[in-house]
Amino acid sequence: MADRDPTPFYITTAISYPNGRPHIGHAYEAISADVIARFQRLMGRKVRFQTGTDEHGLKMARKAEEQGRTARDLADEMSGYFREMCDELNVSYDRFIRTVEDDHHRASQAIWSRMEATGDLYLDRYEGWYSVRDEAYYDESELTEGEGGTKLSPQGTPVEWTVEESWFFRLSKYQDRLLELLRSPGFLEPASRRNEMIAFVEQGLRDLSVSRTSFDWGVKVPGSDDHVMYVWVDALTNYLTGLGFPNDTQEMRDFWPADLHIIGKDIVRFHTIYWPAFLMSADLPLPKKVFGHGFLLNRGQKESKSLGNVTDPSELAGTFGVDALRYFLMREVAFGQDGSYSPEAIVTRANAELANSFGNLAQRTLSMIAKNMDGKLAIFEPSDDDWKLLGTVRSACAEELPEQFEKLAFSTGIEAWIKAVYACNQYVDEQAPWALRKTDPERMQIVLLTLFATLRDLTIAIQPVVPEKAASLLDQLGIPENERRIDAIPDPDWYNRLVETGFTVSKPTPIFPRLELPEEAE
Ligand code: ME8
Repeated sequence: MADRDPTPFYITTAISYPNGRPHIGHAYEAISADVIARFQRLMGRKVRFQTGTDEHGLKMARKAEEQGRTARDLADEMSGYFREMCDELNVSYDRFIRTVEDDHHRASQAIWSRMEATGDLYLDRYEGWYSVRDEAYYDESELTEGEGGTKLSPQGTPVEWTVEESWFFRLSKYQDRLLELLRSPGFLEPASRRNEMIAFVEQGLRDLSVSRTSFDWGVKVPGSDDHVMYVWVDALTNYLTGLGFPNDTQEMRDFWPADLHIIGKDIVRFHTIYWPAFLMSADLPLPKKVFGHGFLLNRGQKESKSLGNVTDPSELAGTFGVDALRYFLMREVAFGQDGSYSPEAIVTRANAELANSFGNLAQRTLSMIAKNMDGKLAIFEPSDDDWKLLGTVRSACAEELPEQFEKLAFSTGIEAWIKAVYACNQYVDEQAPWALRKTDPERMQIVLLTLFATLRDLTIAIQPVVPEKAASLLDQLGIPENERRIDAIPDPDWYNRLVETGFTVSKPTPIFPRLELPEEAE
């Protein structure tokens, strides 16, 4: 198939605070972004995908102090767990960035110097509220009262009164341009998050304190050695660091501005107000889209150490399988909204859709071809009924799923796909190939080959969600690795090419075994 000039596509996740081990929310974000990265590669784009850890700031410094170790030591250990989690979950990042890396310090200092050159930075004294948990400054008017008269941030975290000399960024100067940006369709999605940001800017923006002097765990401010940058200034810059900024690299030319920043709903303000303002000041192009996904809850509750309901994502993947977990998360939660998970829900979904429907379809089809046709792919001349099924499956796999995935509506895309799987299973029941074996063996062959063709389309389309299982099934179907792109689905010659190779179907190995609930969860 002729390759079009591949369009570059740069996607990032938020970089996580490695002040503890990764939780299911981190896994959810990494998996979602990975599904997009894999999908875009399968659509023929040239993808760059970055994730990593955000290691500076007061939150990290305090956690390390509590544990009687250095911040660097804490970061080294915990960042390793985040990277391991990504590897275990098959997250296909091109770079796992750590903000302690030298090139990141250089990039952060470079963006700082550009903002300074524009005249957007000035020295003053910060007096106000700060939440260490959120690493965020809040205005008095945003706070609520907690127990015993304590003050809480809009995220419900404690705030502390902070007074220190600080560099300020002229955020107020960008108010009008930010409003225009936030109102432009497509920049911030889902649209439901837009109003809150617009309201925040309309209230009037104050200049932002962008350096700290009361601790030194961060990137040094150029020319002000006793200041470290406010952690969000360096954190956001990671998206540029990974492309080689400030150098004029091929990656910068190909991939900046980013196509998509995937983040959670709690950090939309940083990505759609502060980040674009820094970039405007530094005279750099703005990211094309920021998507704020919802939060994942454990049986409807936020996970916390005090509730004792914190789940280790690696354990979940170990219990249910990486691909079952990935499928569940993308299928169950409407991307953009909050979602809930439980072992029961994972088992129910995976058994109904992966084991009993898709897995069973593959298993039945391939074993009948192996057994009743000696695995040989015969000449294939479908009848009207067969064409109807082939058409249904093809439009689900080559049109509906890709259209929905392009819009980041994964759950809807997978729904179109599973409906096509159901249609195939219904066809098997109606055609009853096991009965045709005696009465009309020629017809049996056509039915089985129709199913073989639908399996190929279904498996190609679902690769971004269940990459490992899909690869194993495509191997069993004999589809060469260079013919597995989603845009290759409609290729009319794939079957003849496969027959020419002399490929035969072997007795299949089941790909989605039925899951059982682990005992303690029952
Ligand atoms: O915010 N469900 O790091 P972080 C879904 N370092 N997503 C969740 C979640 C949950 N329960 N809990 C957190 C930071 N997240 C900063 C980002 S980016 C330049 C700096 C998401 O470790 C959260 O919304 O607190 C964020 O997108 C990501 O996990 C990392 O969160």
